[in-house]
Amino acid sequence: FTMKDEILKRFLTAEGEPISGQVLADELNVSRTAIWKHMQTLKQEGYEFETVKKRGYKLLSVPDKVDMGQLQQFLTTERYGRQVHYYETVESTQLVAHELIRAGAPDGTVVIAEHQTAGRGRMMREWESTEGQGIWMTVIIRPDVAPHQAPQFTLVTAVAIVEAMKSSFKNFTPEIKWPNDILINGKKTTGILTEMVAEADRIQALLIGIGINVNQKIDDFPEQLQTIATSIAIEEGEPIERVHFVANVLESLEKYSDEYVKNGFGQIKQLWEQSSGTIGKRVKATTLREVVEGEAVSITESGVLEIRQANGEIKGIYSADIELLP
Ligand code: BTX
Repeated sequence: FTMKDEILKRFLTAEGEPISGQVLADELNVSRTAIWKHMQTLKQEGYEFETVKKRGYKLLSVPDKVDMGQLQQFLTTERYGRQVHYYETVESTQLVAHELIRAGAPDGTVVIAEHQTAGRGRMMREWESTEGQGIWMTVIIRPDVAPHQAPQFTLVTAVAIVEAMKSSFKNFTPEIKWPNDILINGKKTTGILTEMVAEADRIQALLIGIGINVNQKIDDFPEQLQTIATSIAIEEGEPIERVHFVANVLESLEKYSDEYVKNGFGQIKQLWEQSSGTIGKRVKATTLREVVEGEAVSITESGVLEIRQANGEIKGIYSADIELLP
């Protein structure tokens, strides 16, 4: 914690009550001038204060930034989010994360940006990352598992995000669409992109790329996405404080990826199936090589989607785009 974070923490927990500069100076054991300087910095960052005569400063509003000082105060994780690299603008948080991995970034390091100019999805597709309205982040994790287990972390992450959504919001039910989307009322609100840096038999690091539409209104999306995308705010019916939700997502992600590494896929598979909007539906899966149609019957222990075709034959799909059929 820096001194500025300490000061901010007092205001955030003061529930709107004024705090005097003298009290801050005494409690934090610094001069009033030092307090005043930190207050100026906070104002520059967009925090608004009112000066209440003889009683001190009162916090009026916080900037809509995924502020790192605030994030640390909300987090209850052990590792995830304890090191955060925060940017206004990057090409892609995945690219930054790759560099950080080369530089030895520890397990749980988070890269987060207000805006991405070249956010990407799978197979180099574009991911629309409007300024300040979403959660665009990459979590670097270093689980002790074999490279073939990497794809499962997409499913672990989907479960983690869905569970975080369920505990944070009340007006909608999120659904997982295999393998990497979370839908609300049939529209895409979240995409997950898992990448891996590995040696022959060991994962060095996974990059869990998470894009969540949070505060967009429908016309904030480009036209081609307006019929297929949605945001949490649209579905919940009110604006969302992003930093709180980021903390919830990181907590949930730490919990479920630790669960996976320790105890395997069992509990996560169950939660995944409970929230799945894919299992039991008729689907068309387009892979790089073929198109498979039929009923999605289950996912296997290794995260493969099993589809029962019209002739009764069951086919395992490792990676594909899924379209739900009527
Ligand atoms: P995907 O390949 O499954 O989905 C990409 C497709 O989703 C696009 O082709 C487009 O049709 C649609 N799409 C694009 N942007 C949005 C959006 N904002 N909301 C809804 N639909 C959209 C999904 O890939 C994985 C996305 C991961 C994004 C994160 S953000 C942080 C990290 N950095 C980065 O560059 N990517 C990841």
